[in-house]
Amino acid sequence: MTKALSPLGQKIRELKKKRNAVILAHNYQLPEVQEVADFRGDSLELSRVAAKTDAEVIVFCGVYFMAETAAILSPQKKVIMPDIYAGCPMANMLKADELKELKKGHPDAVVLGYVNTSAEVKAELDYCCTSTNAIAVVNALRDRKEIIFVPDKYLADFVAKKTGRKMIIWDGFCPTHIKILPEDVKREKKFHPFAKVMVHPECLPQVVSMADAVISTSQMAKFAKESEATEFIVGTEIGLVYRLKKDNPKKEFYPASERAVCPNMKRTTEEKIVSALEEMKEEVRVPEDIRIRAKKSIDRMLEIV
Ligand code: CIZ
Ligand code: SF4
Repeated sequence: MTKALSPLGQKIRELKKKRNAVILAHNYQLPEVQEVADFRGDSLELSRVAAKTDAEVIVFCGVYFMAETAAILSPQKKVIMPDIYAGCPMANMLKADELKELKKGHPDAVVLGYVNTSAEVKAELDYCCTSTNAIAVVNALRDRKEIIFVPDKYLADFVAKKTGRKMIIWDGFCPTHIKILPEDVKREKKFHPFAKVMVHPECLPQVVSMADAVISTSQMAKFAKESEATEFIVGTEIGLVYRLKKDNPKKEFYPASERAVCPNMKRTTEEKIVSALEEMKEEVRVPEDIRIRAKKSIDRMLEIV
């Protein structure tokens, strides 16, 4: 069934055809942006869709490192962002030079980095990982003596506890996820005693320890669908709640905290998507030497998982 589109949605549909473009929206995007998108997902899911599509133009509604990841995997396509200033503060907490310095101090360490990093940082990694597969990647590095894990210290803490591996970590974090506090989860549990608590591993360890499931957004989408539970407390950026409700109309979803809003994820609007398609900007480009090295870290991750 095709749903009636808003006038802007209609315009976007026409422009998309004209440009042979596909619109990808991260799970944290505004509801109206999720509505006009062809695909929704986490950063790696979207980059893989971008690589497979026949479209020549990818309109990436998310933050910069995600569009860069799509560009790394799809060099022959044009990746444009409706708002190029949508960055990820966590990714910006680690520069390539800082990682090079850290590596110098641990020359034998294997270097593992969360997907929330710039292309330049990815070029310095041995392995990339996502919140979906970080544990599997660390487990696969069992025979390696030292592991550097960047940039999220809370994801690192969660992975270290799950794998029993001590790692050399960076002091990065997500300013949005740390807004979810233990008292928020406690309060929501009191209101909804039968709800399952799903929490993103970027959350504070005290919040992570209260969860029934500590999982990525793509895993939350799957868990919500497959679980017999009908109520869920959602400990991640609130944009995901819109998608969860839409995909599971018979179930209830409660944000752990209404304050968990990523301002960068909310920069993309329908109006900006129209301008992006009209003007074919702003393009996200990764220099070829960096792209090739960055892609290696992603390929190595994909070989493991
Ligand atoms: O990789 C992503 O899309 C992020 C940052 C969050 C998640 O868990 O989906
Ligand atoms: Fe970055 Fe956090 Fe926003 Fe995700 S929610 S883009 S990790 S600041």
